[in-house]
Amino acid sequence: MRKLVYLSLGSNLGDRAANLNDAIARLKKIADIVAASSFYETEPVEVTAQPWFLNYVVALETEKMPKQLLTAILDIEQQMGRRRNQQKGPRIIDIDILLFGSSIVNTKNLTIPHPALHERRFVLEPLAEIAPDLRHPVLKRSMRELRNALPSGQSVRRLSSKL
Ligand code: PH2
Ligand code: MG
Ligand code: MG
Repeated sequence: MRKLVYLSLGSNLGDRAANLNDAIARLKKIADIVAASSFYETEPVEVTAQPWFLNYVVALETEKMPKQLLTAILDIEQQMGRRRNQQKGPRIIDIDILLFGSSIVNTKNLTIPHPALHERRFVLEPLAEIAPDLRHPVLKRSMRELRNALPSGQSVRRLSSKL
């Protein structure tokens, strides 16, 4: 069964825009990209002492199962030279599964919906840009509602083009 999947992509090392473009080119080889948000320049959260990120969100369609897609994504991150040092620290590329149709997954290595989706402006601004009426399958709120409910404080700035 074909599922509509939303991914969050981020980079805060090297040529950030080139890294995001490289990642999407690689994702196109394994799935059909059906939508992409603008790029956003975003303040780092959780680990705040690191460079600002470029973040965006893409929608894709796939026949893969969640675990298969995760494996393919981890491969792409590795092929792009990602090394896992500090948790939540600087990275040339991070690709996270946000939503997988309306599936709910709770395994050791994979939680869907992404457990921090509803708290992160760097996710909800781009997600509400391309899918404002999409519903969170657990919280039963639209992405627009979740975005509007965020406390102020995480700075994100939409860039006019994809650079
Ligand atoms: N990713 C994190 C931690 N903090 N902050 C921003 N602005 N963007 C990110 O992609 C990000 C973050 C862990 O994955
Ligand atoms: Mg992440
Ligand atoms: Mg990740």
